[in-house]
Amino acid sequence: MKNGEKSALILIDIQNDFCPGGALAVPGGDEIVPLANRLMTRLPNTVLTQDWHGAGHLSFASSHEGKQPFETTELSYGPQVLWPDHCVQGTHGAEFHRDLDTDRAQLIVRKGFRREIDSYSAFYENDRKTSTGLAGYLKSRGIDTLYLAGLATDFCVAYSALDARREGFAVYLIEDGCRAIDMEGSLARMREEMRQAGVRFIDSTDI
Ligand code: VGL
Ligand code: ZN
Repeated sequence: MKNGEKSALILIDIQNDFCPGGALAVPGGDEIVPLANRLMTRLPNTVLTQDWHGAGHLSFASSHEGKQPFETTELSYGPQVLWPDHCVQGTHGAEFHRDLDTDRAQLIVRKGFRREIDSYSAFYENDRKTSTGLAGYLKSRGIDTLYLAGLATDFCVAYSALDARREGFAVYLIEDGCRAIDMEGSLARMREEMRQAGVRFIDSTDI
């Protein structure tokens, strides 16, 4: 077991809407589920995140007259990509992939439930100030090392990895446990930001 009890696996947004057939499908999103299940048996702690928007969320293109999905707009905290309606609370799309072994998780963090603020990261909403409470939870449990996998590499996984570094955690991104949206070079851009922030890229076989 890696790093004793002081490490945790953080599985980001493995939900139906990010899998093929979902509202904001990430290519191959469902392929990571068996690996995510294996990883949960290998690491001593697991946290799941769940994108959890109310209907009419301001990150939805449908909430803005004349805007199309994947365009950008300006919200109170800065630029925000507009998405198709996705992960609406209580819907099938917001549920975890049915094969994900959610029983193993110790904590589920729901994020993006404030209408005015999107939340890519598991730690801070997109204003980069409003906390989800996850850093405090992990630190008060003495956890200092995080292994990240999930969807999507270049949005929620990347923002989570960057915030985790900002909070002082050692961060390993499990590359074969992630899939990307890759919008206009977003994957290369976010990989470079993560590298500069000290995120280490590993393969699941390294664990
Ligand atoms: C995500 C866009 C909008 C993600 C969530 O999980 O990467 N991307 N909401
Ligand atoms: Zn979302």
